[in-house]
Order: sequence, then C-alpha cells, then structure tokens
Amino acid sequence: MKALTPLQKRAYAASGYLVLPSFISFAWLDRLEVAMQRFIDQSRALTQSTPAILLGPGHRPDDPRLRRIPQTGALDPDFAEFGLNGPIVDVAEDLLGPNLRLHHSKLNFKWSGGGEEIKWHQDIQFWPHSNYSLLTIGVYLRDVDEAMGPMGIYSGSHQQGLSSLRDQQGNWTGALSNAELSNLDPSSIGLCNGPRGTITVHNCRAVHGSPTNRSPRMRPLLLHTYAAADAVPLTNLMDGIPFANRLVRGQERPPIYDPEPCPMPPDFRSTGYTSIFASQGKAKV
Ligand SMILES: O=C(O)CCC(=O)C(=O)O
Repeated sequence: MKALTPLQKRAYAASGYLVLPSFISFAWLDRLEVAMQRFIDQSRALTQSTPAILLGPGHRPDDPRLRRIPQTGALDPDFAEFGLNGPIVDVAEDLLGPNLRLHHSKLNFKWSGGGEEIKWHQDIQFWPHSNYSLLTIGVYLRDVDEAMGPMGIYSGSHQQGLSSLRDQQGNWTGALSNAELSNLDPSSIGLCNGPRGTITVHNCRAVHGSPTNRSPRMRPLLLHTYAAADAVPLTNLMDGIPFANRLVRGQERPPIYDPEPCPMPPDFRSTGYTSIFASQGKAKV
C-alpha cells in the first residue's frame, strides 16, 4: 500500500467511496490554486464558453462565474503534473492495482450564490469500459462545508444495479429517475465535505450527486478518473484528447470483459459532449 491503510481500502470496498481530510500538501494546493486562477483570469475576456472554459449562468468579465474546465491536464502543465505524478496516483494504485491509466481530468466549479446542482447519477454510463475497475478522485481546492454543494454518495450503491440514466421514453437524462432513487436509502448518503486539500474517492458505479451552492463561497473540485489498464474504453469520447487515456503506472494490459453489460450513453459523436451539466439539461453548451 502506498497511500492508504488496509482499513481504508476495506472501507472503500464496502461503501464505494472514501473521504480523506487534508490529504494534499499545502505546496501542491498553492500550485493548483495559482493554476486555477489562471483560468479564472482568462475567463474575464470571455462572454461565452470556449472548449477550454465552460462559463456558468450570470458570468460577466468583471464578475467571473465558471462552471467547468474540461481536460485540465491537457490545458495546463501544473494540472498535468498533478494528474500524472501527484499524490492521488498512489491512492488510485492502492485501489486499482499497479497498471493504471488516467482516463480524464476536469475542474468542476460550483460558484457562490447558486452554483448548480448535479443530479444523482453513476459515472460509468457516461464513459463505459470493458469492466468496472475505475474510480474518480476529487480534490477540494478550498475549504468546503455543507452549504457549498459538497458531493453526496449513497454508501454501498456501487454494489447495486446500473441505471440506464434515461427517462421512460428512453431519452438520455444523465441522472437516475425518481423511481430508481426511491429504491435507495437516503440515510446511507455520506456527505463529502472537508477542509482545503480533502480528497474524495468514488467508485465508477457509486450513485452520487451534489446540491446547489447557495453559500457566498465558491466550491472548486478538481476531478481525475483513473482506470485499471485492463479496463478499456468502449466509446471514443476521449479520442484525440492529449491528456486522456494515458498510462500513468505499470504496463498496458489485455482487456478484461466484465459479464455485466453497461448501459450505453448516446453517441456523442453527433452531438458533441461538453459536460454533465449539459447532459442533465442545465446548460446550453
Ligand atoms: O462537481 C460535483 O459536485 C460532482 C461531479 C460529478 O459528479 C461528476 O462530474 O460526475
């Protein structure tokens, strides 16, 4: 084990998630804060989203409101270094094994005073792979309390079924239906808040979401998804993105195919994929 205790590994296996308070060093956090500020400063010249910077509702050059930086690693050397060699890679290795790929990275903002809800969903249907050995590690770049839209995760939900993330007519919604949610126990929701540098780790099948940020403080959550090298992508979502689907530890491995089929997303080749916000009907981006 490189970063976790055996107890933490067992807790992850049972609940499908971990929260490790103050896991990231101040040296790294300061570097990531500066990198984040570079994007916020760039956004002051924008009146509409670009492929690199997705703006949130109400953005103004003199009052920036960002929604997401997709593919942080492809866009910034400090973010790239963090995703390839930062301390979270040891956490991924402890949970997924020595042969590891970075699938993608992104920085999700929930801006102060109304940063948007992300509805309950599972991740793997957005980017199906040949098996389910994938997880996402989130880093809170600022202190995050309960009022700031922290992530919530249904403990144990990774061991239950996979939603199609579609409505009754078969339209992609990117979210569980109310009927599916009624089968989950709300008392099992773990809220993932914590001081700056806290990390969250969630299994690609875990049901998770986050409420609106109604506080006066913005909530930046840097997210990296890692895959065991034997989990190969079944869609072309990340094709051509420099920093995606990159081996970060060990060696390439032949694919292993899990017998449980994964519900597929729409073919984003025709519509283009921008973000879960767009998938869940919140954004015209
Ligand atoms: O930003 C958040 O609170 C949650 C992010 C998330 O669930 C996702 O991007 O899949």
